[in-house]
Amino acid sequence: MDEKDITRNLREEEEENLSEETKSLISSLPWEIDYLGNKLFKYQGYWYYEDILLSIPNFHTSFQPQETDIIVAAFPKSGTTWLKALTFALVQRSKHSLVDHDHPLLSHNPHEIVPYLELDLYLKSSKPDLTKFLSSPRLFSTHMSFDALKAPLKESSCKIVYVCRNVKDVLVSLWHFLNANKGVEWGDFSQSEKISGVDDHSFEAMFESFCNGVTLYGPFEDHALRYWRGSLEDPKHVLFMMYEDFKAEPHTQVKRLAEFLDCPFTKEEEDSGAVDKILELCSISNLSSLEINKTGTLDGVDFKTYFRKGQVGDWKSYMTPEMVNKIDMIIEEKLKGSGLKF
Ligand code: PAP
Repeated sequence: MDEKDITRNLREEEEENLSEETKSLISSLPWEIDYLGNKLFKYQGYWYYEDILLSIPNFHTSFQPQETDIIVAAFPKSGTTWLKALTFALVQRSKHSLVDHDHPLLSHNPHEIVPYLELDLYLKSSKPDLTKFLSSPRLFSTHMSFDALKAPLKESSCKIVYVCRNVKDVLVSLWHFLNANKGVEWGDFSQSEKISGVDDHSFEAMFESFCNGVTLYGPFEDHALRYWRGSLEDPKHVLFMMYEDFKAEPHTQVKRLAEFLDCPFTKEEEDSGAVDKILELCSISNLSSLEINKTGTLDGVDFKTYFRKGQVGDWKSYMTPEMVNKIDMIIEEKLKGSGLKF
């Protein structure tokens, strides 16, 4: 039996394991092939690969929220890695001193410390072992939509922190990330075969997909807008942050995050430079220079590909004036009247 037969058998087994209900749900959903040749399904307004989509019902049926849970949410490439590091360093600072030589962030990538709900924990499992690698408060992360995330949280007092970034920098960051990880399969396509021959890593192909919204977890603007509205409706439990604000005024934003998470800095901490220490520990220059982030890997993705430039406005080197005009108009139209601005 060669590798292809084994993969085919595994797929058939997985398909048999899918409930009739799930099979019928998938077959009822609209779908499109993305620029990488992968099948995306539109579920509750957002596009997902099949395996990610199937993790959402797993999460909905079995996630038991705890009052102290914190969930870091973002559209991909919006600053998730940074926010994971900052959130962990903040809430664990009484346990892990910021100057400890064995601080977990020095030997683990932030994605190992703060797992994704749909990409790690509930992917192919409805009962993941949540005790294994999480300390209290439990820290989770997600790229799924606000409503998909909120469904099992109900009236719980979990806190959600969303980081948003200028769509043009998100697009450039995603393009680099996918190009640096060309060998990685992004979906485990039990029902949908990858379409051979379609594998367009060009910037233009990705740009078009962002403009028409057909991109993993997209449309971007709906994703951001829904979290924005969620934060206005329930500011005690949903915080909306901007990557650009973190870059422009890191002290103010870290203090804002700490207050939201009910762990504000004391006067003594501020006087002793704790905010600076957190920012230094979680800085892109520090994290990217660590051995774990230079050589480590998770699910085929090299940790070093999570750290690139971390700049605001890098899109200026990639987009033509026509592209800028087109995407700005789409975003402007969508955000009109919402109070959200990039
Ligand atoms: P993910 O969605 O795959 O987790 P995410 O961390 O959201 O990726 O985004 C990666 C971007 O954040 C990269 O941006 P760039 O491509 O424009 O450079 C990466 O460089 C940036 N980034 C990662 N860590 C940090 C950090 N500590 N500070 C600032 N930016 C960071």
